[in-house]
Amino acid sequence: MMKTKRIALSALLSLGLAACGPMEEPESTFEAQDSQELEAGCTSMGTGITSHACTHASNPLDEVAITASATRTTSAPSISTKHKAYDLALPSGAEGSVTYVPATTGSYAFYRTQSVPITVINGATSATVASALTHAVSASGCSLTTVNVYDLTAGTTYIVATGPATGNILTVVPEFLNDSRTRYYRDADGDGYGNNATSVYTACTPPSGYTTQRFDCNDTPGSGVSINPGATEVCGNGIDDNCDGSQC
Ligand SMILES: [Ca+2]
Ligand SMILES: [Ca+2]
Ligand SMILES: [Ca+2]
Repeated sequence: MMKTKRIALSALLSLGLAACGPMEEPESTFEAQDSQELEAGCTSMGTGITSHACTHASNPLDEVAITASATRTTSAPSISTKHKAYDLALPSGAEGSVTYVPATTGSYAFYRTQSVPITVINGATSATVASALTHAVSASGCSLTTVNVYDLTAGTTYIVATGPATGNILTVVPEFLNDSRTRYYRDADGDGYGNNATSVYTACTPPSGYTTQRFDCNDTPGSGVSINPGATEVCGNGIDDNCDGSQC
């Protein structure tokens, strides 16, 4: 259903753009990236999702105080509400547990204010969920210092056991990666504009040589550098310098 809608929307976009400027390329590469598991090759969260998590961590209106359970149990308090920063009160000098029930199957990042142990357990099977990615976070003015990403299944109750933490308080900001994915386009000639036909859609740091700008009609390294939507059209050179589909 969703795919059908997307194809219809893509067709409409193509028609509209054909009439007023650069034409949208077929989105075949986009369809192949519909999987919501953590993207292959992802080495770190992108600045977009990290900045988003930081806004919640620094906004007092987003803070929710939760007393964590001293035991790993599916009846522990839940932190499943979106767009919040949970201040977990952990048992003194020990780990504490909360639960998380994702609404949608996919990848979830748990940003935290201290790099302390974290274990995510499937409450139905008691199996530990492997962390798909973990790394330190360093963002200006942000209290979040570390993040772990997990691929989770909708409707399953997960137990999130973490700590002990300094001061027995640990702030956790959960983020659904799909809420913060950005499309980047391959910019092979380095002029700042990417090729519509080659893109990645990711919440991760994009591969080098990718940009959010698109509509480069000549992305050939060397000869394509001076040809892009930001270039000035030169009349009489036989080239569509500014990629608007016409020459003068
Ligand atoms: Ca380019
Ligand atoms: Ca170019
Ligand atoms: Ca032109």
